Amino acid sequence: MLSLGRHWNGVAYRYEPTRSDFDNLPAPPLPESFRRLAAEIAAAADMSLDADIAILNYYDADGRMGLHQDKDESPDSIAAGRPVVSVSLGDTARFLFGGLKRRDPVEAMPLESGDAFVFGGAARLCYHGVSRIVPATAPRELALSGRFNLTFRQF
Ligand SMILES: O=C(O)CCC(=O)C(=O)O
Repeated sequence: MLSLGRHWNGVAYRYEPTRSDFDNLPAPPLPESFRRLAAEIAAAADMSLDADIAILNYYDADGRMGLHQDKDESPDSIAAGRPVVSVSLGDTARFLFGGLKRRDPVEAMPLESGDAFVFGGAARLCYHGVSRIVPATAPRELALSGRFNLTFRQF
């Protein structure tokens, strides 16, 4: 995992300006081109996002992410329903998207390389996760084994 803009501290479960659980260095800045890309994708879904955080996750063939809510951005951002914009690169993921309660039914969908998925507004706190990676499905020209996922958020 790499955090840009603000560091996600996975021990304390909070965003912070410096990587206190790692090397105490400031989180690298979010490139302006990333901020623009996230805003354009959000706008295509009729939402507004001025991202100040990007989290890059790498999944190998065994990678997965349990069902969870993204609820550690600021209360104002969550209350405004500012979307999370997710961009997938590489191998296809089986992505799960559920409801506001962990036990709500989930929909499973493939997220392929180049797909963007946006959830905001009333869906901002929906549970979601990745149940599996489909190996060897990345476009050949990426010469990539595994999957990168970038999520953009507004703190
Ligand atoms: O990899 C994905 O598609 C989901 C990522 C995710 O749920 C997260 O970063 O909170």
